[in-house]
Amino acid sequence: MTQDQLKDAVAAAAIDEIQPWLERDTVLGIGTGSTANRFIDRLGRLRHDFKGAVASSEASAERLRGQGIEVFELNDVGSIPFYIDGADEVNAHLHMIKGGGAALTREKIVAACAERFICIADASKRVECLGAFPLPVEVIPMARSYLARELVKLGAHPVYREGVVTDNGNQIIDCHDFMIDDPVAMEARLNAIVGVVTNGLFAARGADVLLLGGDTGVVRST
Ligand code: ABF
Repeated sequence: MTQDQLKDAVAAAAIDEIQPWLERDTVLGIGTGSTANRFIDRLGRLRHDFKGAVASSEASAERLRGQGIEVFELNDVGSIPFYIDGADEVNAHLHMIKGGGAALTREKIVAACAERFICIADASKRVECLGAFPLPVEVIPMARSYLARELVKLGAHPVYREGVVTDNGNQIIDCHDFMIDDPVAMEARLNAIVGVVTNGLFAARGADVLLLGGDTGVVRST
């Protein structure tokens, strides 16, 4: 199967995962990226079975509206039963690196509000140790150079993602050559540096369910 077919397969599996739980007042949390896009496109068929969605990016909000799904502000919503999103890397503990699309802060906020995080990914995203994919850190622009120096002290090779401004008006530093032995500890350590808005480690709150698409089909793990 191609990578696109695997993404389609996990998007379909995520629909199966949530469909029995949808109610007229359900608001879903929806992520960003090509796998999440495939999920959004399938979700359109169920638009009359639930109330709407909160999106982790402007791009996803627009795509949801294109499917006839109402998009809500997070502040106007109570509970969110499911957050469905892709990942750049995921390990056996369902810790993830996310933020390749620069939407990490909103993704982390919506995920924090959700009762269950369903990660959808093709098998290329599954790793033993997080860090081969450069870890994104969203930073306050005036702190960028300071933070780059701090990230070097932690062993990373920081690279400014030039030309990218996040939905929150901030900048992204990608940490290359930064293998992460203890994702929970590193997530907290990075968050504690002044000027860091968010880092792309989703470990303190990892996924609750992983739907991983490979050659033998979609494997569900919790
Ligand atoms: C979002 O989309 C991001 O956190 C992650 O960077 C990316 C994964 O994209 P794709 O599904 O296109 O591989 O979930």
